[in-house]
Amino acid sequence: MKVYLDNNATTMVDEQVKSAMDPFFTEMYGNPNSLHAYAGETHPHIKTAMEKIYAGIQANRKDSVVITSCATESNNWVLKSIYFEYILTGRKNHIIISEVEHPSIMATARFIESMGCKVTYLPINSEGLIEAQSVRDSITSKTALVSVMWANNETGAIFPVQEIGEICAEHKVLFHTDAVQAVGKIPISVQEFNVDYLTFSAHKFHGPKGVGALYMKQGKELMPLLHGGSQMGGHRSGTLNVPGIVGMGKAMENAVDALDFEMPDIREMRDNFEDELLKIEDTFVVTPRNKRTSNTILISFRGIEGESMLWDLNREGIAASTGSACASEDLEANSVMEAIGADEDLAHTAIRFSLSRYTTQEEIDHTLAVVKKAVARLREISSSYSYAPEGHNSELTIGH
Ligand code: C6P
Repeated sequence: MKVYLDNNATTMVDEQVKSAMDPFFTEMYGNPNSLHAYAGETHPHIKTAMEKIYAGIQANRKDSVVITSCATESNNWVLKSIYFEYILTGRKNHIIISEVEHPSIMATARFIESMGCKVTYLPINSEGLIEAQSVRDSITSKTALVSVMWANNETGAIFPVQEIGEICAEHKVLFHTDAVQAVGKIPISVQEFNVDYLTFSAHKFHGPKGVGALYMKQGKELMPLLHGGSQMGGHRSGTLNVPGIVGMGKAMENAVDALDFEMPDIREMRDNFEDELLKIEDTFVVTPRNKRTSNTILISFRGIEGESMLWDLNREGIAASTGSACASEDLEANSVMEAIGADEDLAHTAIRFSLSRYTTQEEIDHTLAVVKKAVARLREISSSYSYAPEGHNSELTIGH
Protein backbone atom coordinates (compact mmCIF):
# COMPACT_ATOMS: atom_id res chain seq x y z
CA MET A 1 0.00 0.00 0.00
CA LYS A 2 1.27 3.49 -0.88
CA VAL A 3 0.52 6.19 1.70
CA TYR A 4 1.32 9.85 1.19
CA LEU A 5 1.65 11.72 4.48
CA ASP A 6 3.95 14.52 3.34
CA ASN A 7 1.38 17.09 2.31
CA ASN A 8 3.26 19.97 3.91
CA ALA A 9 6.05 19.29 1.39
CA THR A 10 3.64 19.23 -1.54
CA THR A 11 0.17 17.98 -2.41
CA MET A 12 -1.37 15.97 -5.21
CA VAL A 13 -2.86 18.15 -7.94
CA ASP A 14 -6.64 17.95 -7.77
CA GLU A 15 -8.22 16.33 -10.88
CA GLN A 16 -10.43 19.40 -11.36
CA VAL A 17 -7.37 21.62 -11.23
CA LYS A 18 -5.58 19.47 -13.79
CA SER A 19 -8.61 19.58 -16.12
CA ALA A 20 -8.87 23.35 -15.75
CA MET A 21 -5.20 23.70 -16.73
CA ASP A 22 -5.20 21.25 -19.63
CA PRO A 23 -6.45 23.51 -22.48
CA PHE A 24 -3.67 26.00 -21.81
CA PHE A 25 -0.92 23.61 -22.89
CA THR A 26 -2.03 22.63 -26.40
CA GLU A 27 -5.06 24.76 -27.28
CA MET A 28 -4.90 28.22 -25.73
CA TYR A 29 -1.13 28.51 -25.55
CA GLY A 30 -0.70 32.10 -26.72
CA ASN A 31 1.49 34.52 -24.83
CA PRO A 32 -1.04 36.78 -23.09
CA ASN A 33 1.10 39.82 -23.89
CA SER A 34 1.01 39.25 -27.65
CA LEU A 35 -1.32 41.28 -29.84
CA HIS A 36 -3.22 38.50 -31.61
CA ALA A 37 -6.21 36.30 -30.93
CA TYR A 38 -4.17 33.52 -29.32
CA ALA A 39 -3.29 36.01 -26.62
CA GLY A 40 -6.76 37.47 -26.30
CA GLU A 41 -8.46 34.14 -25.72
CA THR A 42 -6.41 33.58 -22.56
CA HIS A 43 -7.33 36.92 -20.96
CA PRO A 44 -10.79 36.03 -19.57
CA HIS A 45 -9.38 32.85 -18.02
CA ILE A 46 -6.53 34.72 -16.36
CA LYS A 47 -8.99 37.32 -15.07
CA THR A 48 -11.32 34.67 -13.60
CA ALA A 49 -8.42 32.85 -11.96
CA MET A 50 -7.08 36.07 -10.46
CA GLU A 51 -10.53 36.89 -9.09
CA LYS A 52 -10.60 33.52 -7.34
CA ILE A 53 -7.13 34.13 -5.92
CA TYR A 54 -8.08 37.60 -4.66
CA ALA A 55 -11.27 36.20 -3.12
CA GLY A 56 -9.36 33.34 -1.46
CA ILE A 57 -7.29 35.70 0.67
CA GLN A 58 -9.94 38.44 0.73
CA ALA A 59 -7.72 40.96 -0.98
CA ASN A 60 -9.09 44.31 -2.03
CA ARG A 61 -9.29 44.91 -5.81
CA LYS A 62 -6.80 47.74 -5.49
CA ASP A 63 -4.21 45.59 -3.75
CA SER A 64 -1.69 43.71 -5.88
CA VAL A 65 -1.46 39.96 -6.04
CA VAL A 66 1.53 39.09 -8.18
CA ILE A 67 2.04 35.57 -9.46
CA THR A 68 5.59 34.32 -8.96
CA SER A 69 7.37 31.02 -9.63
CA CYS A 70 7.11 29.80 -6.02
CA ALA A 71 6.89 30.95 -2.43
CA THR A 72 10.68 30.96 -2.25
CA GLU A 73 10.72 33.69 -4.89
CA SER A 74 8.02 35.68 -3.08
CA ASN A 75 9.92 35.49 0.21
CA ASN A 76 13.22 36.47 -1.45
CA TRP A 77 11.45 39.35 -3.16
CA VAL A 78 10.14 40.86 0.07
CA LEU A 79 13.40 40.73 2.00
CA LYS A 80 15.66 41.78 -0.86
CA SER A 81 13.42 44.68 -1.90
CA ILE A 82 13.24 45.89 1.68
CA TYR A 83 17.02 45.69 1.77
CA PHE A 84 17.39 47.78 -1.39
CA GLU A 85 14.71 50.31 -0.51
CA TYR A 86 15.25 50.80 3.20
CA ILE A 87 18.54 49.35 4.42
CA LEU A 88 20.93 50.16 1.58
CA THR A 89 19.57 53.71 1.44
CA GLY A 90 20.14 54.14 5.18
CA ARG A 91 16.47 54.92 5.95
CA LYS A 92 16.31 51.91 8.29
CA ASN A 93 18.81 49.28 9.45
CA HIS A 94 16.86 46.40 10.97
CA ILE A 95 14.39 43.59 10.25
CA ILE A 96 12.74 41.02 12.54
CA ILE A 97 12.04 37.40 11.65
CA SER A 98 11.42 34.29 13.76
CA GLU A 99 13.92 31.57 14.53
CA VAL A 100 11.80 28.99 12.74
CA GLU A 101 11.10 30.63 9.39
CA HIS A 102 11.33 28.53 6.25
CA PRO A 103 14.87 28.49 4.73
CA SER A 104 13.69 30.85 1.98
CA ILE A 105 13.28 33.56 4.64
CA MET A 106 16.08 32.41 6.93
CA ALA A 107 18.78 32.20 4.25
CA THR A 108 17.68 35.48 2.66
CA ALA A 109 17.77 37.20 6.04
CA ARG A 110 21.28 35.85 6.62
CA PHE A 111 22.29 37.09 3.18
CA ILE A 112 21.08 40.64 3.80
CA GLU A 113 22.60 40.45 7.28
CA SER A 114 25.95 39.80 5.59
CA MET A 115 25.33 42.98 3.59
CA GLY A 116 24.92 45.08 6.75
CA CYS A 117 21.27 44.67 7.82
CA LYS A 118 20.63 43.94 11.50
CA VAL A 119 18.37 40.94 11.98
CA THR A 120 16.52 39.94 15.14
CA TYR A 121 15.58 36.25 15.30
CA LEU A 122 12.54 35.86 17.56
CA PRO A 123 12.58 32.76 19.75
CA ILE A 124 9.71 30.30 20.04
CA ASN A 125 8.38 29.16 23.41
CA SER A 126 8.15 25.57 24.65
CA GLU A 127 4.89 25.13 22.71
CA GLY A 128 6.67 26.07 19.49
CA LEU A 129 4.88 29.44 19.33
CA ILE A 130 6.07 33.01 18.80
CA GLU A 131 4.90 35.45 21.46
CA ALA A 132 3.59 38.70 19.99
CA GLN A 133 5.14 40.62 22.88
CA SER A 134 8.60 39.60 21.61
CA VAL A 135 7.85 41.50 18.40
CA ARG A 136 6.88 44.60 20.38
CA ASP A 137 10.06 44.31 22.45
CA SER A 138 12.28 44.00 19.36
CA ILE A 139 10.95 46.87 17.24
CA THR A 140 13.15 49.96 17.13
CA SER A 141 12.77 53.24 15.26
CA LYS A 142 15.09 51.71 12.64
CA THR A 143 13.02 48.56 12.00
CA ALA A 144 11.91 48.31 8.38
CA LEU A 145 10.11 44.96 8.36
CA VAL A 146 8.70 42.17 10.51
CA SER A 147 8.39 38.83 8.71
CA VAL A 148 6.75 36.02 10.67
CA MET A 149 5.15 32.96 9.12
CA TRP A 150 1.41 32.40 9.61
CA ALA A 151 1.74 28.67 10.24
CA ASN A 152 4.90 26.68 10.75
CA ASN A 153 5.63 24.02 8.13
CA GLU A 154 7.10 21.53 10.61
CA THR A 155 4.78 21.68 13.62
CA GLY A 156 1.75 23.35 12.02
CA ALA A 157 1.88 25.92 14.88
CA ILE A 158 -0.29 28.93 14.08
CA PHE A 159 1.46 32.15 15.02
CA PRO A 160 -0.36 35.23 16.42
CA VAL A 161 -0.40 37.03 13.10
CA GLN A 162 -3.33 39.26 14.01
CA GLU A 163 -1.62 40.64 17.12
CA ILE A 164 1.72 40.98 15.35
CA GLY A 165 -0.01 42.88 12.54
CA GLU A 166 -1.55 45.27 15.04
CA ILE A 167 1.80 45.87 16.74
CA CYS A 168 3.42 46.58 13.37
CA ALA A 169 0.64 49.02 12.42
CA GLU A 170 1.01 50.79 15.76
CA HIS A 171 4.75 51.24 15.16
CA LYS A 172 4.38 51.92 11.41
CA VAL A 173 6.57 48.94 10.55
CA LEU A 174 5.87 46.87 7.42
CA PHE A 175 4.55 43.37 8.08
CA HIS A 176 5.07 40.31 5.87
CA THR A 177 3.73 36.86 6.60
CA ASP A 178 4.70 33.64 4.86
CA ALA A 179 1.27 32.00 4.70
CA VAL A 180 2.31 28.99 2.63
CA GLN A 181 1.13 26.51 5.26
CA ALA A 182 -1.95 28.51 6.20
CA VAL A 183 -3.68 29.19 2.87
CA GLY A 184 -6.17 26.40 2.22
CA LYS A 185 -6.04 25.25 5.84
CA ILE A 186 -7.38 28.22 7.80
CA PRO A 187 -9.44 31.24 6.71
CA ILE A 188 -7.21 34.06 5.50
CA SER A 189 -8.29 37.68 5.30
CA VAL A 190 -5.65 40.23 4.48
CA GLN A 191 -8.25 42.95 5.03
CA GLU A 192 -9.16 41.86 8.51
CA PHE A 193 -5.56 41.43 9.64
CA ASN A 194 -2.99 44.14 9.16
CA VAL A 195 -0.85 42.36 6.59
CA ASP A 196 1.20 44.35 4.10
CA TYR A 197 2.72 41.38 2.27
CA LEU A 198 1.62 37.75 2.16
CA THR A 199 3.29 34.80 0.47
CA PHE A 200 1.56 31.63 -0.71
CA SER A 201 2.15 28.74 -3.07
CA ALA A 202 -0.32 26.71 -5.18
CA HIS A 203 1.27 23.29 -4.68
CA LYS A 204 0.46 23.33 -0.97
CA PHE A 205 -3.29 23.33 -1.62
CA HIS A 206 -3.63 20.83 -4.49
CA GLY A 207 -2.53 23.25 -7.18
CA PRO A 208 0.47 22.92 -9.52
CA LYS A 209 4.12 23.28 -8.56
CA GLY A 210 6.03 26.30 -9.81
CA VAL A 211 3.27 28.83 -9.06
CA GLY A 212 3.53 31.11 -6.05
CA ALA A 213 2.17 34.55 -5.27
CA LEU A 214 2.93 37.68 -3.35
CA TYR A 215 0.13 39.86 -2.04
CA MET A 216 1.05 43.53 -1.61
CA LYS A 217 -1.30 45.98 0.04
CA GLN A 218 -2.29 49.03 -2.00
CA GLY A 219 0.38 51.71 -1.57
CA LYS A 220 2.94 49.22 -0.21
CA GLU A 221 4.12 47.82 -3.54
CA LEU A 222 7.72 46.67 -3.56
CA MET A 223 10.38 47.33 -6.13
CA PRO A 224 10.46 44.35 -8.55
CA LEU A 225 12.92 41.53 -8.07
CA LEU A 226 12.72 40.56 -11.74
CA HIS A 227 13.11 43.46 -14.14
CA GLY A 228 12.53 43.31 -17.86
CA GLY A 229 8.92 43.59 -18.99
CA SER A 230 5.51 44.94 -18.16
CA GLN A 231 3.88 41.69 -17.11
CA MET A 232 1.92 41.58 -13.85
CA GLY A 233 1.48 45.34 -13.97
CA GLY A 234 5.24 45.79 -14.10
CA HIS A 235 5.66 44.12 -10.70
CA ARG A 236 7.22 40.96 -12.07
CA SER A 237 8.64 40.44 -15.54
CA GLY A 238 8.51 37.17 -17.39
CA THR A 239 5.90 35.50 -19.60
CA LEU A 240 2.83 34.62 -17.57
CA ASN A 241 2.45 31.00 -16.54
CA VAL A 242 -1.11 30.78 -17.83
CA PRO A 243 -1.84 27.13 -16.94
CA GLY A 244 -0.28 27.73 -13.55
CA ILE A 245 -2.38 30.81 -12.85
CA VAL A 246 -5.54 29.03 -13.95
CA GLY A 247 -4.57 26.04 -11.79
CA MET A 248 -3.87 28.18 -8.77
CA GLY A 249 -7.22 29.93 -9.19
CA LYS A 250 -9.13 26.65 -9.32
CA ALA A 251 -7.17 25.15 -6.41
CA MET A 252 -7.79 28.26 -4.32
CA GLU A 253 -11.50 28.19 -5.07
CA ASN A 254 -11.75 24.51 -4.11
CA ALA A 255 -9.69 24.93 -0.94
CA VAL A 256 -11.64 27.91 0.33
CA ASP A 257 -15.05 26.41 -0.53
CA ALA A 258 -14.15 23.22 1.32
CA LEU A 259 -12.59 24.79 4.42
CA ASP A 260 -15.64 24.44 6.67
CA PHE A 261 -16.34 20.80 6.02
CA GLU A 262 -12.98 19.41 4.98
CA MET A 263 -10.71 20.68 7.74
CA PRO A 264 -12.82 19.32 10.66
CA ASP A 265 -12.70 15.86 9.02
CA ILE A 266 -8.95 16.03 8.53
CA ARG A 267 -8.54 17.29 12.10
CA GLU A 268 -10.54 14.38 13.51
CA MET A 269 -8.49 11.85 11.57
CA ARG A 270 -5.25 13.59 12.62
CA ASP A 271 -6.29 13.71 16.28
CA ASN A 272 -7.19 10.02 16.40
CA PHE A 273 -3.93 9.15 14.67
CA GLU A 274 -2.00 11.28 17.13
CA ASP A 275 -3.79 9.73 20.12
CA GLU A 276 -2.62 6.33 18.95
CA LEU A 277 0.93 7.48 18.25
CA LEU A 278 1.19 9.03 21.71
CA LYS A 279 0.30 5.71 23.28
CA ILE A 280 3.76 4.58 22.17
CA GLU A 281 6.18 5.01 25.05
CA ASP A 282 8.53 8.00 24.98
CA THR A 283 6.88 10.02 22.27
CA PHE A 284 6.53 13.76 22.27
CA VAL A 285 4.55 16.36 20.30
CA VAL A 286 5.50 20.02 20.65
CA THR A 287 2.51 22.24 19.88
CA PRO A 288 -0.96 21.75 21.43
CA ARG A 289 -3.49 20.57 18.84
CA ASN A 290 -5.79 23.56 19.09
CA LYS A 291 -2.85 25.83 18.24
CA ARG A 292 -1.93 23.93 15.09
CA THR A 293 -3.20 23.53 11.53
CA SER A 294 -5.50 20.54 11.35
CA ASN A 295 -3.36 18.30 9.16
CA THR A 296 0.05 18.29 10.87
CA ILE A 297 1.82 16.20 13.52
CA LEU A 298 5.48 16.64 14.39
CA ILE A 299 6.27 13.79 16.74
CA SER A 300 9.51 12.65 18.33
CA PHE A 301 10.26 9.02 19.14
CA ARG A 302 13.04 9.07 21.68
CA GLY A 303 16.03 6.92 20.73
CA ILE A 304 15.15 6.72 17.04
CA GLU A 305 16.94 8.80 14.41
CA GLY A 306 14.30 10.43 12.21
CA GLU A 307 16.03 9.21 9.05
CA SER A 308 15.99 5.59 10.26
CA MET A 309 12.30 5.83 10.93
CA LEU A 310 11.71 7.31 7.48
CA TRP A 311 13.62 4.43 5.95
CA ASP A 312 11.40 1.88 7.68
CA LEU A 313 8.26 3.79 6.69
CA ASN A 314 9.41 4.16 3.11
CA ARG A 315 10.03 0.41 2.81
CA GLU A 316 6.35 -0.07 3.63
CA GLY A 317 5.22 2.53 1.10
CA ILE A 318 4.70 5.39 3.55
CA ALA A 319 5.93 8.89 2.77
CA ALA A 320 6.58 11.23 5.70
CA SER A 321 9.48 13.58 6.49
CA THR A 322 11.82 14.70 9.23
CA GLY A 323 10.82 18.33 8.67
CA SER A 324 11.18 20.75 5.81
CA ALA A 325 11.72 18.91 2.50
CA CYS A 326 14.34 21.39 1.35
CA ALA A 327 16.48 20.79 4.45
CA SER A 328 16.03 17.03 4.54
CA GLU A 329 19.34 16.13 2.91
CA ASP A 330 21.56 17.84 5.45
CA LEU A 331 20.73 15.40 8.31
CA GLU A 332 20.70 18.31 10.77
CA ALA A 333 18.49 18.20 13.85
CA ASN A 334 14.93 19.38 13.28
CA SER A 335 15.02 23.19 13.44
CA VAL A 336 11.91 23.57 15.60
CA MET A 337 13.10 20.94 18.07
CA GLU A 338 16.41 22.79 18.30
CA ALA A 339 14.68 26.14 18.72
CA ILE A 340 12.60 24.93 21.66
CA GLY A 341 15.78 23.67 23.28
CA ALA A 342 15.06 19.94 23.03
CA ASP A 343 18.04 17.85 24.09
CA GLU A 344 20.36 16.54 21.35
CA ASP A 345 18.79 13.07 21.35
CA LEU A 346 15.27 14.26 20.95
CA ALA A 347 16.06 16.94 18.36
CA HIS A 348 17.10 14.26 15.84
CA THR A 349 14.03 12.09 16.32
CA ALA A 350 11.23 14.21 14.88
CA ILE A 351 8.93 12.89 12.18
CA ARG A 352 6.38 15.04 10.38
CA PHE A 353 3.14 13.46 9.24
CA SER A 354 0.96 15.80 7.19
CA LEU A 355 -2.46 14.69 5.99
CA SER A 356 -4.70 15.95 3.19
CA ARG A 357 -8.27 15.63 2.00
CA TYR A 358 -7.18 12.48 0.16
CA THR A 359 -5.87 10.67 3.25
CA THR A 360 -7.99 7.64 4.16
CA GLN A 361 -8.55 5.85 7.46
CA GLU A 362 -7.14 2.69 5.91
CA GLU A 363 -3.90 4.52 5.17
CA ILE A 364 -3.70 5.83 8.73
CA ASP A 365 -4.29 2.34 10.16
CA HIS A 366 -1.55 0.92 7.95
CA THR A 367 0.83 3.72 8.98
CA LEU A 368 0.15 3.17 12.65
CA ALA A 369 0.90 -0.54 12.38
CA VAL A 370 4.14 0.17 10.51
CA VAL A 371 5.21 2.88 12.99
CA LYS A 372 4.70 0.55 15.95
CA LYS A 373 6.74 -2.17 14.28
CA ALA A 374 9.49 0.30 13.33
CA VAL A 375 9.68 1.76 16.84
CA ALA A 376 10.11 -1.68 18.35
CA ARG A 377 12.76 -2.69 15.81
CA LEU A 378 14.75 0.54 15.92
CA ARG A 379 14.73 0.90 19.69
CA GLU A 380 15.91 -2.67 20.01
CA ILE A 381 19.06 -1.80 18.04
CA SER A 382 19.41 1.76 19.34
CA SER A 383 22.56 2.47 21.37
CA SER A 384 21.01 5.56 22.96
CA TYR A 385 17.72 4.05 24.08
CA SER A 386 16.88 1.75 26.96
CA TYR A 387 13.35 0.83 27.97
CA ALA A 388 12.35 1.94 31.48
CA PRO A 389 10.01 -0.42 33.35
CA GLU A 390 7.21 2.18 33.64
CA GLY A 391 8.07 4.11 30.50
CA HIS A 392 9.63 7.55 30.82
CA ASN A 393 7.50 10.10 29.01
CA SER A 394 7.77 12.47 31.96
CA GLU A 395 11.56 12.60 31.70
CA LEU A 396 11.57 14.43 28.41
CA THR A 397 13.58 17.57 28.87
CA ILE A 398 12.50 20.59 26.92
CA GLY A 399 13.49 24.19 27.39
CA HIS A 400 16.55 26.35 27.27
N1 C6P B 1 7.97 23.88 2.47
C1 C6P B 1 8.27 21.65 3.39
O1 C6P B 1 8.59 20.46 3.28
P1 C6P B 1 7.94 26.80 -2.55
O2 C6P B 1 8.23 25.39 -2.77
O3 C6P B 1 9.07 27.69 -2.87
O4 C6P B 1 6.68 27.23 -3.24
O5 C6P B 1 7.63 26.95 -0.98
C2 C6P B 1 8.63 27.23 -0.05
C3 C6P B 1 8.05 27.34 1.32
C4 C6P B 1 7.98 28.60 1.91
N2 C6P B 1 7.43 28.76 3.12
C5 C6P B 1 6.96 27.73 3.84
C6 C6P B 1 6.36 27.96 5.17
C7 C6P B 1 7.01 26.43 3.31
O6 C6P B 1 6.53 25.41 4.01
C8 C6P B 1 7.60 26.23 2.03
C9 C6P B 1 7.76 24.85 1.47
C10 C6P B 1 8.14 22.48 2.14
O7 C6P B 1 8.03 22.16 4.47
C11 C6P B 1 9.25 22.23 1.19
S1 C6P B 1 10.79 22.82 1.79
